[in-house]
Amino acid sequence: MEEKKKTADEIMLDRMKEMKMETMYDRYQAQLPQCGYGSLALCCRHCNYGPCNIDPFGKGPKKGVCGADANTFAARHFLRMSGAGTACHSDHARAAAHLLVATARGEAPGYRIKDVEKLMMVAECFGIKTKDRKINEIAEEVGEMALMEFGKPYGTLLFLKRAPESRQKVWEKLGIAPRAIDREVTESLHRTGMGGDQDYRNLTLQAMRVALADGWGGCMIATELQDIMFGTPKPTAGRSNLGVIKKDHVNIIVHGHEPQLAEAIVLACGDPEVTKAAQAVGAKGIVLSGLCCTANELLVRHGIPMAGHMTIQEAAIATGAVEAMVVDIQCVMQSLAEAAKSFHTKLITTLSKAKIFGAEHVEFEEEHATEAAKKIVMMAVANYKNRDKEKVFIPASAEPNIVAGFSHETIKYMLGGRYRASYRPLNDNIINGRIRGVVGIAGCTSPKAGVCEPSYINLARELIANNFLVVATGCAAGQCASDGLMVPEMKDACGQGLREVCEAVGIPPVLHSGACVDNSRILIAVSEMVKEGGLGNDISELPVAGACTEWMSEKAIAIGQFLVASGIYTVFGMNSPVAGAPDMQRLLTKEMEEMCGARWDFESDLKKIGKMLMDHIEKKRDALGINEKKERKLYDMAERRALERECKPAAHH
Ligand code: MSK
Repeated sequence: MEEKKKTADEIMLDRMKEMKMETMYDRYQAQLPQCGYGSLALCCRHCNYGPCNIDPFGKGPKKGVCGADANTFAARHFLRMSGAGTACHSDHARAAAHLLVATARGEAPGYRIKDVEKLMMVAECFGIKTKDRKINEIAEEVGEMALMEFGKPYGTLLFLKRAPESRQKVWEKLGIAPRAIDREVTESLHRTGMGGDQDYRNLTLQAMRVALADGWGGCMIATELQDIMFGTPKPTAGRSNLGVIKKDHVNIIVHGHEPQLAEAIVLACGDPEVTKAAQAVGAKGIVLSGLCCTANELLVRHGIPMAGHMTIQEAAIATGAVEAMVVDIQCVMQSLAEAAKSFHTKLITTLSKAKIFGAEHVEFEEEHATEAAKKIVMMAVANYKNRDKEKVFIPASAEPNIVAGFSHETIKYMLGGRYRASYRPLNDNIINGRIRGVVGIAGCTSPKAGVCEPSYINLARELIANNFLVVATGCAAGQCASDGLMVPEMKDACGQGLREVCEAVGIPPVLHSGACVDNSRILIAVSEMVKEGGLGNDISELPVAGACTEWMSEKAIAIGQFLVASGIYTVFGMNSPVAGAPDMQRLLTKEMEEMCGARWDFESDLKKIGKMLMDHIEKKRDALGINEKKERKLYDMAERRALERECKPAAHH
């Protein structure tokens, strides 16, 4: 039997084992068995009567000290996760809004307004006058109004009106149209405290409202304002995998989620003085690459290479060739400080709200971003001489090309052309069955799924083989990128119909749409599909679905909940966050459908998720009356194994 070729990630894990370096996989194993109460959401420690546990099977307690039952435990937990996820994306958005105001006022000299068209669109959406006004004046008002969205005392979020009217009516009817973002987060914390809201259905409604404040508030503000300042993504060539780290260059990796300082570092790396300094220390130049969503942000806008996704962060340091890992916030593991100690790598934190013990700190300030960026790059250059050449180990030639940068504007433009940019061709191709539907795959990578489990790659390959177009964000996009799925040539892995569309339009079958906050692009895309007509009157009628096979972050729960509350059926892999509470589980996986036209599914067998998504979409097609049955390729075990064999070597193109 042909030996399976190892991926770059697997090669690095072997290397780390050889070096006796601890990884997240080791720490995960050390945690097993994980706490059963916690896993089932049956542990409450919201007050000091607890921690209280509920025994789901035996004769143990069925209530906490205060009398709260399993559904209340689980619903509170679910709401706190949704609220915390919303807080993360939204605090990121707030930073973007502050930067836009500072840029407009001339107080952030490293930044400028790059996308005036988008500025005008957002201004119009906010009801801001644009006629005969200066760009900076409009930008300042847009930034200020965006900041008001966090704490305004009255009204609902302004971006909600970008949704189809039918969807807005669902939110009104349920009373879940989000008000100010901070208000929804605060109220979520308030309601989940001891003696607060103790009706699991009511708590879940708030989880919908706070998550909608995330999708149509925090995420959308972050996406749109960053597009205004840094440019709206357009198809851009890039590379991916640890092979992007170069042994004869100074390597800098940016990691996290908020791209403000990373944008300044992109510019600093292009400074001729910096290149000269790099050459003076014996390097050929500087390679800037990224991890996680800061990587996604820079990749879709500038084609900056992506070193990897969430579970690769320690391995990046273990290449021994990274002079500086520069982190902002979210999904940055504390273990990086320990990993960096084994090498010469400088771990540099940049936000006062996210420090790591043992790391160096260079504070990001809007007005001095250029200086901070240059200082960091020079620190990396000076550190090159400390590199131990004996320790350098970069997995060979694993750098698949990517074409990334599929904002919804780009998709519209590519499908319809400059003079008639429209979703009409997409809708038509769905109606005629060439494309069966669209699946958004988003979210984290996790050691719980298995060591270097290529679950998103397998899912994306199965979907495109069956003519489903895939839109990817976050670390799911990172994993797909590492398999070379994001180039137009991948049309050969598609079914006949999707292949024809990809050939005609020149797009890859798996579209990289950006970071976690850019799931808001998916919300706009599906809204435009409804408005374009022919596929029903609401998002919930569209043949679309969402999936996250390896969820980890609370942000992933917020994203899943805003997709469902927006009408998109969503499947999460591995475990349900409310598994110990049967009524709560039924509410999310069944009854939400009656409430908002969509529901969750949780599936521990990751191999089943593709079929669940495709079945759902076919049902939607049936309901729309656009289905003439096409033969579906369902994978048996032997074919799956063949598919996995096919997937793995692709990372070594
Ligand atoms: S980085 S939230 S591991 S997608 Fe956005 Fe990846 Fe999940 Fe963090």
